[in-house]
Amino acid sequence: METTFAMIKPNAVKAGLIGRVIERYEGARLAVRGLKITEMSQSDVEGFYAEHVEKPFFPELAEFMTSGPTVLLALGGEDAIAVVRALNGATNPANAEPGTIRHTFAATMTENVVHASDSLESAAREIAFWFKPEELVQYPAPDFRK
Ligand code: FUP
Repeated sequence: METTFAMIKPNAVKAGLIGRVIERYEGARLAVRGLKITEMSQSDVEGFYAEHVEKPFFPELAEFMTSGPTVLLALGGEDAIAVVRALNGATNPANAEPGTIRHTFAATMTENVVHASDSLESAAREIAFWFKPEELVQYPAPDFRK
């Protein structure tokens, strides 16, 4: 069992897509272990996206990520990191496979609707960035076959 970190970004929150995105994660038998909504500050974005601070796209990314509320999720399940990356689709929605969250809901690379950790190391760092250990619950993933 793994736990990964995902975000529902401000354009998706504004469009009323929180439920539809979480439905996809739960539908893949991932368990919501942590859940928050926050309005990110500039320093939140600089800390969370530290590896991108010097990149040319960072100002646009920071403006977007501070433009409204973001939902923060810790998702647990078998192969959770790979499962959530697959459900989200490619970072650039133009390259996202049909049926993925980004293919369905996203139009641009900056406003690409969702985030997911890309490795065990980034999942651990990103969960710790937003959640205290006691804010995560432990319970079995939903199983709609029962
Ligand atoms: P991901 O691992 O899918 O979150 O993607 P990255 O860490 O490469 O990028 C983080 C965010 O920066 C993306 F969600 C969108 C934005 N980005 C751009 O706007 N332009 C780029 O060239 C790369 C990333």
